[in-house]
Parts: sequence; C-alpha cells; structure tokens
Amino acid sequence: MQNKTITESKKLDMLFVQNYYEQMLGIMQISAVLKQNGFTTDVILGTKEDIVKKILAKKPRVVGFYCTTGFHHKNLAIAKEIKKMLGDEILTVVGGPHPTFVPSAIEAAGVDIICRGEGEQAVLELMKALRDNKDYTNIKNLTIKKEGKIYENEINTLCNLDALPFADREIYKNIEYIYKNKRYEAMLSRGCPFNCTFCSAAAFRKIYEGKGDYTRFRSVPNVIKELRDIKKRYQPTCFFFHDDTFVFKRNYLYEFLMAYKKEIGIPFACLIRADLATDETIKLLKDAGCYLISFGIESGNENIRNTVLKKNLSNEKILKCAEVLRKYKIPFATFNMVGLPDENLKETWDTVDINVKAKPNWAWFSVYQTLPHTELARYALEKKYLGEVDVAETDSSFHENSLILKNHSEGKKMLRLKNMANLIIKIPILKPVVRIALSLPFDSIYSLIDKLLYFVFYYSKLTYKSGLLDRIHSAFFIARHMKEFK
Ligand code: B12
Repeated sequence: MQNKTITESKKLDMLFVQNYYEQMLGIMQISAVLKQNGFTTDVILGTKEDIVKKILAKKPRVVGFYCTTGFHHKNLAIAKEIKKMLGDEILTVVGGPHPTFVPSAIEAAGVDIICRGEGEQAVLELMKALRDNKDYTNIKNLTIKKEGKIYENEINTLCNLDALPFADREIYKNIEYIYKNKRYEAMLSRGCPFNCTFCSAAAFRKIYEGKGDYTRFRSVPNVIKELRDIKKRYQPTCFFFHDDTFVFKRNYLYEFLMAYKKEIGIPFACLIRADLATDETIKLLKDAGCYLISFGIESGNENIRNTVLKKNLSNEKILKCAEVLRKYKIPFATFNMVGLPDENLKETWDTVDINVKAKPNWAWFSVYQTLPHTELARYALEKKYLGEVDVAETDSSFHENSLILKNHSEGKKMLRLKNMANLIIKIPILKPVVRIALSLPFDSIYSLIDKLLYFVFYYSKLTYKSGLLDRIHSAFFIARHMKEFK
C-alpha cells in the first residue's frame, strides 16, 4: 500500500535536510550516486518550521536527515511532525554519526529508517527497491521500522573511494549562499587512524571491524581530476581539505602536493597533527599554496591531553609546529576544548597559556560535549561528571554550555575564560584584568568580545571571501541563520 502511493506520481526522489550552511560531503556524495542512477535529489536547511513547510511543498519520496549528535533533537522533531502530516506518503531516513552510534534513534516516532555508517550503497539500494516496489528490509547498513517491526541489518564492507562518482555540488543550486560560496570542501581520504578518546574515530573503526581498512585514501589522479573539474566549472577561490589528518601518509601527501601545485594551484586550507608536520612538510604545504592550517591542542595541560584524551602529543611538539608555521608564514588556528573531564579552571588557564606561547591567528575554544560510544564519554560517566542518560542528550551547542560545566563549581568561570581566551592570546598583558573579570557576571559582554575578535581575526582574514561585500553579506547570513540550526 505504502509503495503504491509512492510510485503513483512522479516526485522528487530524495530530499536531504542539513543543519549547516556549508557544503556537506556526505550529502553531496550520496546525491552523486543517486543522480548517476537516474534519481532526483534536493537539499534544504532552515528553522524547524521552514523545513517542515519545504518538505510539505516538495513532498519527496524520501526525506533524508544528516544527523550529528546534538542536532538529533531538531531532526527527530521534524521527522515526527512530517510523518504525522504525511504518514505513509513519505519515508524518513536518518543518517550520519548520530544514528551510527545511537541506533535506538530508530525507535523515535516519525523515523522509518536509520543508516549506520556509509550511506552511498545503502541509499541507492533503498531507492531502487522503492522504485521497483521491492522489499527493502534487508539492505546492509540500514535498520528499518515497518508495520511495527524493526529489521536490523549488518554493516556493509567499506566502499572503494575511487569507485565513487565525484560529489554533487549542483545539489546546492537552490541554496544561493552555499552555491555561490567560492570555498570548496573536499577530502582525499576517509577515517582517522588515531585513538583520541573524545573523538568518534575509534568508535567508527570498531563498527567497521573486519569490513576493510577504515583509513582509506583516494588515488592522487582521482582527487586531482575532481579538483580540476571543480576549478573549471565553479572557479573556486580556495579549497578546504577536511581530511582528519592531511599529513598522515607522507609519500602520498608529497605526491599530491606536487600534482596540486602543477595542475590546480589555488590556495587551500587543511587540518594536521602537530607532531606529523615536519619542517619539510610545512615548507611543501606552503609551496603548494596552503594558506591556512588548523591543528588540535585540545587541552594545554599535558596530563589531560595525554592521559585523559590520549592524544599522545607533547607541548614541545605543539610549540615546535607553531614555530615552523610562523617561519613559513602560514596562518594557523588551533582547536581547544573547555569543560573536559578532570579539568578545573587551572587547566583551562593552561590551555590559554599554551596558546599565548603558540600565537595562533585564531584559537577555536569550544565546549566539550560527550559523544556517544567514545572512551571519554564512558570515563565521564564512570567518574560521575554526568548521568547515564545524558550522553545521548548532548546539546547541539559546542560553544555555549555543557552538562559537565553546568555541574562544575568553576563552570561559569571556565566559560567566561573560554570567551576571553583570544583576547588574552592577542594581548597577553590583559591576563590580570581577565582574572578579575572571571568573577563578574558580564557574560554577554564576554561573548560579544569573542564574536568581535572572531570576526576580525578569523572570519574576515582567513575564510577567503571574494571581497568586502561578500564578507559582509555572508557575516549577516551566518548571524541570521545561526539560531536556525538548533
Ligand atoms: C568536515 C566535518 C565538519 C564540517 C562540515 C560538516 C559535515 N558533517 O560535513 C564542519 C566544520 C562544519 C563540522 C562541524 C561540526 N562537526 Co564535524 N566533522 C567533519 C569531519 C571531519 C568530516 C565529515 C565528512 O565530510 N566526512 C566525509 C563524508 C563522506 O562522510 P559523512 O559525512 O560521515 O557521510 C557519510 C555517512 O555519515 C552517511 N550519511 C551522511 N549523511 C547522510 C544522510 C542520510 C539521509 C543517510 C542515509 C546517510 C548519510 O553517508 C555518507 C557517505 O558515506 C567529521 C569526521 C569524519 N571523519 O567523518 C567530523 C564530525 C562529523 N563532526 C563532528 C562534530 C561533533 C561536529 C560539530 C558538532 C562540532 C562543533 N564544535 O560544532 C559540528 C556540527 C555541524 C553539524 N551541524 O553537523 C563529529 C560528530 C560526532 C557525532 N557523534 O555526532 C565528527 C564525527 C568528528 C568527531 N569529533 O568525532 N564538521
């Protein structure tokens, strides 16, 4: 009955819902596979109300949500609402890291299917089954709720990245802001080989045990061909490579950088691990056009960084990396977290202090949120920093607050210091003033300072916009849409 309704009229096959105002590779990748097989796709974003309205107007065959932990509240609420209105006329599929680690998401009202892990093959098989009126309850990576029963299927082998079609950028043609953005997101690999306790990488690897090499690279010619296509078609001003660690495989990287310099030659940004970037590597990155590097410090306290977070990275290596980046004049940003298990205000100061020494162009300070199935989330539970149910209740804000900080006697001060960290990094003599300010409840002023500094030092200088108007326009866009994503 359900499939009959779906196939009666020609409709949009798959409508993706995303929670971020940038190109998302997962969605573009699935869309490319679907279009290659004759299916139609589109993507939307906005407030909950906007999204519901758009879904009702487009009435696709399937609505697919990209869902990270924290954003599941909004996505599941939308799924519930549209299912209430459209019933069997529509199927809802939730994919991405959240359902991968919290498969109980299938039980939520309004969710028909969840996808665990990679979605290309699974979604394609689902769409084909729907088109051909065939059974879709046995597709690998999918858990399906149908007529009151739940069908859980095993995880598929990992896909061969070179066999995938290039990401479908055209899916954004109806979202002007994303479509016109001249910064292009790309990846050369999938899967981080390290075991930091706060990150989902180790949990992903576990799910894929025995299913192939979790850390995989595309061949250099395959990546270059895609970048060449993008360059010709869209004239990007820069690329952003989101690989977890761009510098992990040195020979591969050098081969890529040589080809990139010769055939692409436009500025690019990437993420590295401080201890993998030698003087030679950074010199080559600069030479190939790298204009921005980001790397994780996470905590300035070595005990927390290496014992609690298992990052396995010394202060010395961090400061050395910063020095080499300055030597080759590559602007850089660091990633830092506040509110980690075992962290007190003293350790938050350690994080500020190491950044004062490293002198990054921008230091991202976010609030640590426990991610499901990570070692650190288990540790936080064991040490009673939060209660059992709280892990899946993670908030979408990685900048405002967390359960750990709310329960912490110094939590307020740690949050204030987070917001004034870049002020101290830029003007270290202000440290005694900030120390006093931590006891004063001017939280909105501290948050405003943070936003202003972000605009001046990161946004306007390092995001590679095409001109002043472009910068102002996108700053307004982001400010206006920031709240929508919750
Ligand atoms: C690039 C990136 C970003 C970018 C772009 C966002 C994006 N997701 O594309 C930016 C910087 C914006 C970002 C922001 C954030 N990120 Co991030 N990010 C990544 C990173 C490094 C790569 C993502 C990627 O492009 N992968 C490649 C594509 C091909 O894989 P994929 O996105 O997983 O998609 C596949 C499957 O998930 C599935 N799938 C995806 N979407 C859908 C949709 C449907 C319908 C279906 C069926 C399947 C499906 O199929 C896809 C193809 O196989 C990952 C780490 C990683 N290695 O995955 C972290 C990661 C996704 N981020 C993470 C986090 C926590 C965040 C933030 C919350 C951080 C913050 N401080 O604010 C925000 C949340 C933003 C948001 N609204 O989702 C976590 C999520 C963990 C979790 N359990 O949810 C990850 C896993 C890293 C980690 N620390 O563990 N991120």
